[in-house]
Amino acid sequence: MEVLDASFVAAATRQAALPPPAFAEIAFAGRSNVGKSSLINKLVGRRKLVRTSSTPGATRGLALFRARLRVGEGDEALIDLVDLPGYGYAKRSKSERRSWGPMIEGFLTERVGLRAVVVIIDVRRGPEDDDVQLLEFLAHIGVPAILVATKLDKLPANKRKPELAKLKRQLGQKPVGFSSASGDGVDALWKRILYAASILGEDQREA
Ligand SMILES: Nc1nc2c(ncn2[C@@H]2O[C@H](COP(=O)(O)OP(=O)(O)OP(=O)(O)O)[C@@H](O)[C@H]2O)c(=O)[nH]1
Ligand SMILES: [Mg+2]
Repeated sequence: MEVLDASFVAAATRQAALPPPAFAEIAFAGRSNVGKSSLINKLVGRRKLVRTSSTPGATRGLALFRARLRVGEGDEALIDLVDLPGYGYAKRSKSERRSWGPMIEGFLTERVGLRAVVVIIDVRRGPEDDDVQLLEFLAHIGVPAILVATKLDKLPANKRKPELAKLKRQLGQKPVGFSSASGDGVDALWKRILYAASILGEDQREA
């Protein structure tokens, strides 16, 4: 698999204001500053497609990106990636904080074409209450979750496997270990995304 190009499509503060879904969509969710936007940039191999910042709250709305992929021998596929605003950041004005719940919840429940949500957790912090609530919410509405443990580079090498195993025990799903700094996990995550989007078939899942 190769990303041929990637581009910004649209941004909005509510699902209904985005262009209608055109291709299989994968959304990226997680606490503020966990590294959602950096992860999307890393996936598509573009350093600055999506705005990132060391200050929490860089992503304020829903942002839709489109990637053109080469899969297999000369086959091309388009996939849409949606960057969601982070949750759980306390230092927000009250009205903005309140708008996050409905913005994310509205998108997740109303967006036709949403195939899966990549739920991103900081491997050093582990799951927090709002992460667990999001996973429960996704299970409840029947949207598959792809679990990612990011910032793997910030853990010493000998702690990585044990922390990933712990996350698997805690959440009942094997996380993809990821680092936007080193590129660890890019291929494994793409595989899960392409499978969720039905771009790769069941027979290619473990290939
Ligand atoms: N070392 C390291 N730093 C990372 C990694 N991923 C993200 N960061 C850093 O973490 C900070 C936040 O990254 P963003 O990608 O903006 O995080 P976000 O989740 O999109 O944040 P919001 O949009 O504010 O919710 C930036 O300073 C990134 O450089 C990673 O894998 N390793
Ligand atoms: Mg962001």
